[in-house]
Amino acid sequence: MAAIKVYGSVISTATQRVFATLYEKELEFEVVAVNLGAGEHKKQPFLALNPFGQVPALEQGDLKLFESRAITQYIAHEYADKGTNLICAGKQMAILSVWMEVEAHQFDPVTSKLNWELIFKPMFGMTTDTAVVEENEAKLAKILDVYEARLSVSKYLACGCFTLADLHHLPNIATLSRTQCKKLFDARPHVSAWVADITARPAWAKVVAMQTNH
Ligand SMILES: N[C@@H](CCC(=O)N[C@@H](CS)C(=O)NCC(=O)O)C(=O)O
Repeated sequence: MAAIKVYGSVISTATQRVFATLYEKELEFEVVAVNLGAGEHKKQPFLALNPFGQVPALEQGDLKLFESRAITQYIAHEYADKGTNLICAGKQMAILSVWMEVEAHQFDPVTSKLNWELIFKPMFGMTTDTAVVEENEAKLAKILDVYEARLSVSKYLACGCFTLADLHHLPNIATLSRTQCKKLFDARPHVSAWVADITARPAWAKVVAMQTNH
């Protein structure tokens, strides 16, 4: 099989989702750094990989993919027999899909806004909007109440095993845990145990190391 190339940035949470999957699957890959500061993602040749001008993108021979969650699902299915099994069969897969959708449509919009306000705006010399933070903290609290209920009856979101549904949360959880929002995870015992468990995975440690070596 042709080599896997991931175009992105080690500080991009969406790119980190793909790196975590590749490490879980113990696959070799090449990182092609896209300089977001220089706007490389909005120009050719990157636009040929993702016409929406966002990282990450994956290239493997003539296969070109974008959207981090589509990429992780391709890797998990294509390399089902390698590394950690990140997917399930039958009805379990349907439940796994539910929680992947929950992450993409409930968790991600709110946590991405909080990360932008609390981490990235200060990083770029911009001012945090405290009203946006308050509004989204309240939304996140309600979402995490649902997670607390789910995780009190299931060790991981989809089933008793770590799957893509859990993995997809890692980048935003790890970034948000460096902010005042950590208290929202800590206040919920099952959520807190789940966060500790999934962030301690060796594959995730490799993604974190990529950022510190950056
Ligand atoms: N839904 C996309 C989101 C990708 C995304 O938001 N990427 C960010 C970096 S984490 C980006 O490229 N931002 C630059 C921009 O939108 O111009 C995915 O999951 O791949």
